[in-house]
Amino acid sequence: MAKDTVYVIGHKSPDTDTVCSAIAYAEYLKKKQKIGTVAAVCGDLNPETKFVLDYFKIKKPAKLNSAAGKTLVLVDHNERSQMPDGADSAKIIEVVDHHKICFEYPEPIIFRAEPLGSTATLTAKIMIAGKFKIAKPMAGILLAAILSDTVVFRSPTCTAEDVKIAKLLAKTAGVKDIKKFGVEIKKQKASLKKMTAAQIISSDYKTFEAQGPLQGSEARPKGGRKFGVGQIEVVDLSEARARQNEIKSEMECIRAKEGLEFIALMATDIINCGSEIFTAGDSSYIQRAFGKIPANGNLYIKGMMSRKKDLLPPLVKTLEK
Ligand SMILES: [Mn+2]
Repeated sequence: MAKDTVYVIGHKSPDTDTVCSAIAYAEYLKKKQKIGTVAAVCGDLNPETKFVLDYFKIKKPAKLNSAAGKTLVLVDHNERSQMPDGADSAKIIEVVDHHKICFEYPEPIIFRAEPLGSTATLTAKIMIAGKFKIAKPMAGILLAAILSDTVVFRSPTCTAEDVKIAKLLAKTAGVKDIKKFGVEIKKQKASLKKMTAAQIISSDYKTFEAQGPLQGSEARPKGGRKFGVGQIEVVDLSEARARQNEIKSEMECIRAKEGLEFIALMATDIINCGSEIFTAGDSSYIQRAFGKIPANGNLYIKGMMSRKKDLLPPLVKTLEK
């Protein structure tokens, strides 16, 4: 490959938004700006992304194992920890993103960021502003990426602009029922049938630490309360409920091993909009923040969709009280 090839690449643990934005933006830079681009990916494609690319008959992006010495356009991320391996010695010429900005670079570059529900929305906006004719399959994968990142417009991160651009893209892509198509996409990753309990918990799991005074007179370690929160998107909560004993005992193993006060797992029903919270360890914080957990059951909260926006703020407040 030519030395001056520009790799358009998304973040590690690639998702549909990162992959589809990279493919579409690489196409735009190549055709509109005559830049020798290659759409690339660092990591394996998830089943949802594979489904989307197959659906619109789009070639998989090239796998870039090391970005060392390469020239990069970053999409859907800007933090060092999420960049491909070797990015420290790469030349970055542009960033297109919708995340918080945590970026420093010794040279002036093009940096486009907007608080939208997906990078695909921003990519489409740039293409439309550049009067670029978006081909049918490109419109299709950009639409799919918007639907994926906004959980079919249900995420609190979704904006009116995401919905507007998605409708435009759906027209070009020939997708008549946008929501039905969105659910079909989300279903690709949302069946728990082939997953072990450990995979269910770890597929999107993060640990957190809350500070603050002790609650009551129990002898707990001061400050630094550690807990874990996992999230899994489902289209059928009964699958998760049927396996709750297995899931909870696995959660308890992880909790004990990592020395956490508790673990919460949000099983988020993306069809009916709500989350069932499974807990292991001390569930009193969850109960104080969200309500009493039924005996031998889990707490269902209608409308709860986002760990970042719906679950963590009230929970951390309770922990720090
Ligand atoms: Mn994204």
